[in-house]
Amino acid sequence: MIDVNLNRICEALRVLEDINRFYFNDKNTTLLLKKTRQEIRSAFPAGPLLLFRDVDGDTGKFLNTKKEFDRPDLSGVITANAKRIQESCRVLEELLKLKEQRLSSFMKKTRFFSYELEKEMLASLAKTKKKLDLSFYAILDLSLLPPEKAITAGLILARAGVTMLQIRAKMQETRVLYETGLKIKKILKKFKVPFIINDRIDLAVALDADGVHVGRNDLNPGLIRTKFHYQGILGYSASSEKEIIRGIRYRADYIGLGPVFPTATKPDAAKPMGLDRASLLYRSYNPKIPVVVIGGISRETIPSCLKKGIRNFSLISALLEPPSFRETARCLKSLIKGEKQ
Ligand code: TZP
Ligand code: MG
Repeated sequence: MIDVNLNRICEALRVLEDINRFYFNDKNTTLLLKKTRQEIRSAFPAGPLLLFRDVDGDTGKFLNTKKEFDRPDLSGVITANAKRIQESCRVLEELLKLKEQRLSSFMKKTRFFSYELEKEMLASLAKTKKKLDLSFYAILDLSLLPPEKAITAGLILARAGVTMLQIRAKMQETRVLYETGLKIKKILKKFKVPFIINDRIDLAVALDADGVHVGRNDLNPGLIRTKFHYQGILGYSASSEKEIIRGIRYRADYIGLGPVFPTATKPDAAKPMGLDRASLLYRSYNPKIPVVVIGGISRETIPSCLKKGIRNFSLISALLEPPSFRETARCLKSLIKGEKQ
């Protein structure tokens, strides 16, 4: 029991050490973990313990649970390994009370050390996750705009200050979408505007886009996180509170809430929820989970949304309104910023 628990502690420490070393580039914590591991190893000389090791006779050897493979992102790996240290320290702490008070206290100290370590690593991870700016989220719909025009539009919108851009294409051939996406991505990168792909996780991965946006008729975000090990930005469409909650459970990074107003762009959209309901939901959930409103958002409707406290807007057809892409985008940007027209 001692041998197994020692191995478990040192292995888990090593996992956390490597995350600090290669992911956070945190030299101090890496060193501290290395020292802790070495201290533990030297407190328990390996020789006598090896005499009791019996891998073949261990009845718990392959008792893996399904949960063990359910690690949708790095936070799951951090938590699982911190827990592994804590639980194994507790086992040793209890056993050693029988004979080795000093080592028992040492295990207790290590257990407390790992509680703090877990908290700090999760906080570091949260900091590395980029904060999303959804205030001006433009969607280029390739059924309203041919690919060549979409590429030019991407550049104009980036210059006008969109904070996120999505391409949406229900009918385009995959190859065309991929090639168009590559060009748009190159432009957006220069402006540091995140690039999101609608519906298609395969394209988002192939394009190395910043994220993917899905709705209830697409592959569900839970599957995208676990089966594709997807770490990018994940958006989820919601037309009700129930769907917002579902999005949170699925670990979506943001919610597209709508349609707020009637829209001709998405024929299969749910019934418009109206501004009162949308603003209520927006205020209840944003920024716990960032929410962006969609559906009928335009120069005409933005001011009333602002009055209700909404600050994040996603739009499709309003981007194409006259007089020109450039003028319309600039006008929308200053409206969203609350500048007087
Ligand atoms: N999801 C809910 S409404 C909508 C989508 C994709 C369409 C929004 O288009 P528009 O032209 O901005 O109303
Ligand atoms: Mg969809």
